[in-house]
Amino acid sequence: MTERTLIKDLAAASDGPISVSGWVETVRDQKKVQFVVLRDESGAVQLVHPRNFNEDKTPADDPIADIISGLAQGTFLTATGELKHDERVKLGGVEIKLDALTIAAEAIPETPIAEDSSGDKRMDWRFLDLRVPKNALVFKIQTTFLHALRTYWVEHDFIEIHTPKLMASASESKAELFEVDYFEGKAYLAQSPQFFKQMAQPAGFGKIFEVGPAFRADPSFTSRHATEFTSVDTEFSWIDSHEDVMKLHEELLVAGFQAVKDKHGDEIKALWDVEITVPTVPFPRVPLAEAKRIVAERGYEVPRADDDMDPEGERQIAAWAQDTYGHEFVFLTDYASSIRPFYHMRHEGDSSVTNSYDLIFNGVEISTGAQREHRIDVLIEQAKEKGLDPEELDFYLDFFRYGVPPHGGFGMGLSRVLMLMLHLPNIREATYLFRGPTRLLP
Ligand code: AMO
Repeated sequence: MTERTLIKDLAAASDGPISVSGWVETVRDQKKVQFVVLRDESGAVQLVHPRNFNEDKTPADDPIADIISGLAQGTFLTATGELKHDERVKLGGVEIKLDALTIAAEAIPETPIAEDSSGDKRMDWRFLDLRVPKNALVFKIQTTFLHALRTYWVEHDFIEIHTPKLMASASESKAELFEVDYFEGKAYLAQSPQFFKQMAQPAGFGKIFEVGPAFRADPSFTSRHATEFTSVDTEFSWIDSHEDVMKLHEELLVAGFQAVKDKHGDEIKALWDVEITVPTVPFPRVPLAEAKRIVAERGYEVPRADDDMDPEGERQIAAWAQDTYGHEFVFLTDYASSIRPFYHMRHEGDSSVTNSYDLIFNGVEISTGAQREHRIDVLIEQAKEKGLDPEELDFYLDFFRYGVPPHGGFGMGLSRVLMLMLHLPNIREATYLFRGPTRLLP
């Protein structure tokens, strides 16, 4: 592999011979001198080429000038030349005076997308869209965020697992299930690692995490739903209640946000005009029934016959948390059993309420967490009550027949966190390649 210097490292490099590789962002082809702005994954630099002239001032043989004159935006090339620091150069205070240009791959001159192209068009050409630094930054932030979470988990003795994505049955609602042919029978794409992350508890793993794909056959076109998303999951034993899960959740988010702020805070401010706030702990916690009262007092009646919160209610309670605590996060706790899955533990003494929560960040749900029911007889009763056939769940119920300690955990949508952290208008912007009801390509 040829040695290349990353463009971000040029400022600290000494003047002298250098080689960089990237794609052409702009070309300024002037009479006496040519300029090319070359970008790589780390930054952009100006390449300079003073044209060659004969003594009588007629243009001389000049192969580099010929290449530059024919350069299309987007062409990938390697440039070698002399690095020179010059504080007058706006772009990074350095430039490279060219000795040679080697084209690796030419691009078609017409670019199919522009800054003002529609979201759909941009997604059609996602690989070009991601060349825009602010769009690529989203995925650098995602890397830093996940790295911080992973570091936290590893330092606290969590074990990483990878559960199968081909399943024999649903783990969440049957309505959102993708069915696939599986040899002589059928399989389903995992909606969540729920059952198999819980299996790590009877397996004696104690504390686990998983970052992996989840699939939901949700036909809705909202700014926060995808049919495939990356789910960040954790599950751990020996908890007293969902309060322990919320504590872990907070600590993980603080670690993630701190790392993002430290590494990318300035760039996020410059490119997205967003100030990253590292949340303080504890995050506000509000039981759902109280949240509805608060929202009603603010003039919004949640129009749901069941006991759930709707998206506007979530926005309102987030506004309340911001006004009251100056906090971007709020835990809504104690959801009614009627709207929670059978595996959520219910309050001791009041089985109408669960030991569960949703985490709202900047007005949108990013996560669901709960203490799980680990007592087999109660679990079977709760499954039956939800109209589920215990026989279909036998593989799951078996875990509990051999003993499972008290445990809980949460699942969090990675792209939703990124979307809300950067105030992006749509989950597509925070997803490398979005999947929705009408999008399977690219
Ligand atoms: P839930 O169904 O609430 O809980 O999902 C957890 C989190 O996953 C994200 N999410 C989605 N993101 C994008 N598109 C979707 N269609 C989508 N659906 C869900 C959200 C959501 O908060 N098993 C439980 C978690 C648990 O209890 O551990 C579960 O899946 O951010």
